[in-house]
Amino acid sequence: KQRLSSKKEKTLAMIKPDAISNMGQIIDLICKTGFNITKLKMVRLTKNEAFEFYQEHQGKPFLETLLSFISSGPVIAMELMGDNAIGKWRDTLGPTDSSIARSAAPMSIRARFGTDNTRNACHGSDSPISAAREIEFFFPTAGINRQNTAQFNNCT
Ligand code: RTP
Ligand code: MG
Repeated sequence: KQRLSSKKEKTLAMIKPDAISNMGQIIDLICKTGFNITKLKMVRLTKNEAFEFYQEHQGKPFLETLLSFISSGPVIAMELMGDNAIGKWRDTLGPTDSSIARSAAPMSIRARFGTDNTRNACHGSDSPISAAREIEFFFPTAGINRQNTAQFNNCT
């Protein structure tokens, strides 16, 4: 039975193009942090698909830079499941800007595998609503992509 303070959540994690060469270490770290990887795929997004994914940043000054970067090479999208997965994964990532992460959270993923404010290694959903939308974006619920009930832990 779960403790009152914890809730089983799903979040969408994405290894960005700059960190694909470190995918092994990052997936290992995801497992060791206690997440269960319940879905996983590698795909190269078009710029239009990147815009659909990052639609909340429409109008921001960094949008064009972000879309060019995200569509520059393959990404790995993962559905992670675990207690408080959304906040826990964002804690594991560290601050958005990798150069800030290196001083503020030196063990974080963005400190270890990212470069700057754009090339920051990984993405994490920022809310349950974002998580649901982003999981559906990469893993539409149809055909063989039905829910993985995941009553197991594939990281032990
Ligand atoms: P993410 O969505 O990728 O998990 O990152 P985040 O929540 O920490 O940051 P967010 O504000 O959602 O920004 C999304 C991504 O846009 C790029 N970015 N560039 N000032 C800038 O140049 C700037 N700010 C953000 C980063 O790649 C960031 O992860
Ligand atoms: Mg964000």
